[in-house]
Amino acid sequence: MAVKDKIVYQIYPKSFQDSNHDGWGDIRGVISRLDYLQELGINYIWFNPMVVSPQRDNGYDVADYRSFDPRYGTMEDFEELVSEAKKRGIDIMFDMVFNHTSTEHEWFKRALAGEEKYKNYYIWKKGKGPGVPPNNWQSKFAGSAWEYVEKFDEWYLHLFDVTQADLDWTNPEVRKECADIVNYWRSKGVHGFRFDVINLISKRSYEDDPNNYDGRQFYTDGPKEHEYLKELNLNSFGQDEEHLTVGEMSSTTIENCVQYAGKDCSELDMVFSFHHLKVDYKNQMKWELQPMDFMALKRLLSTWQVKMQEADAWNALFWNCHDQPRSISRFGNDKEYHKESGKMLAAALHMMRGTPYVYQGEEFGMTNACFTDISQYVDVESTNIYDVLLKQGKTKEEVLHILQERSRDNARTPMQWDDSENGGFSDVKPWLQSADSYKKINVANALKDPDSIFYFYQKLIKMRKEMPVVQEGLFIPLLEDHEKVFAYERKLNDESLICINNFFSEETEISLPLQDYEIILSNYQESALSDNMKLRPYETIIACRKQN
Ligand code: TEU
Repeated sequence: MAVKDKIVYQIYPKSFQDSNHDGWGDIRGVISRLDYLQELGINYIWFNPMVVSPQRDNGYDVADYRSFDPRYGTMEDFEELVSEAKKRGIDIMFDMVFNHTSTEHEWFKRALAGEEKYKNYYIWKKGKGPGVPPNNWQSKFAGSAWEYVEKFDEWYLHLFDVTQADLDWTNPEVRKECADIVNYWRSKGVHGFRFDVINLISKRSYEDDPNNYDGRQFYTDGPKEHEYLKELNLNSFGQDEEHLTVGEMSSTTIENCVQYAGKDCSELDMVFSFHHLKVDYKNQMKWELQPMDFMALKRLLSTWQVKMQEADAWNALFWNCHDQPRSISRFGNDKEYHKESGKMLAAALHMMRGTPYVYQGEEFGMTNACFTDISQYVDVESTNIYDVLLKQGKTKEEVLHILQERSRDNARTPMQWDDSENGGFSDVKPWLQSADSYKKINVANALKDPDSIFYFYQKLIKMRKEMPVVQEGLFIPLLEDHEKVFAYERKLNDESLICINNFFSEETEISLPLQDYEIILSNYQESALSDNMKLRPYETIIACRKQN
């Protein structure tokens, strides 16, 4: 598969680089930073949606799939971006939000106006009685997943915000529209596609959730999911080999993912799954904190590696994205061991089997936002849940603490380019406040320091491009019972690479037969291998078997 040597970099365009002084990132801003991305060595840029949207959910509420929101720029700007990126060996990946549209989309407006054709694009049901929704499903952003429309005496489904109405994928016209949109962007030079919550499109039935939960068992990995993906793939790409697809899979299973991202790529090239990013959710609840369950993290990472490999299916590898708190603040130590833990997390991820995704700022250790007041948050999920948790009886301090750990805005603060005002992102007030850490943690400092996290990422990326064992090697878990260390081997013919990672700020001991190995990358100046050795705080070691 052509994807095995690729690395994808995710840009949250609203927060990457403002070029026209409106506090909002834009396409020309990205163009001005392409050299930086080339230096890092990435192959693809995945952009979060830049199309017309009321921005209730920062672009995941699409009002027009084919035109840029003018705040990002014009089609001409985009054409320039495509050609400038191409010169630097970089391809573009777009985000296709096909589970729902904004209620500002023309289709929804025409549905509301009573046009039958467009009404059938969405999911409408009768209520159980006056003022009672069709079932008890909860929106992912709090409250009922149904909204009443008096005119029809019916409710429409919105698994996310009330302004994000779910599309009805049983309607072939909807499926055709989506394939046409992919084709439109292909004609504009986009070769990569990330499909947003794509495993929620096939609804199983509309029963009450017996567990009084959000209803996910009735719409996740639904009965026609694989069929729809195969059809979308065929109608979007046909025999064209030049594309790369990834599906965002919410609460999915390995059994489904081996099919979604199987070797024949008849559905997708790879999948994002999130189980490893719930190991600090108490009882699987996002808003209940607990320290990371490290053994669960190891087990999940290894299981997904091994099971996907057994089926010859392909994983997307990631710690960060625009929906997750910063990994260095979450699984590392963003204070005493900022550099060490940032590098360790990078190595642990990049040496695994799959395609690594780097989220803007991760490559030099951007940290959580550390907001202290609800007025600093913009994210719809965060502001909704703030009210819900207060109503449940939590104190303001408790809720703010939860948001400091869990809010999606932790990932969305402006990119930290230098120590000037707003981190060099914009010379006017940004749409979302910068994290204070920009004065120290920024690109300019990272590029000046040969020992920075940035250059460590650069080396990891180069290794993937140059080393078949990193691209193709078999993943074999090591030290499975060790309570502090995540370690594994990659094996290809007689080549062997070992990656050893201490996930804690204490020293720990390991014993592994390492006499035939030599270190090729680590995060401490002097590291030596022995069969019984001590690992320092957050130490990572990548070693290869010596060639005779
Ligand atoms: O996210 C879907 C998703 O399941 C999340 O990670 C989401 O943030 C979480 O459920 C909230 O608790 C995708 C996008 O990545 C996200 O930004 C959008 O808000 C969402 O879909 C709706 O389009």
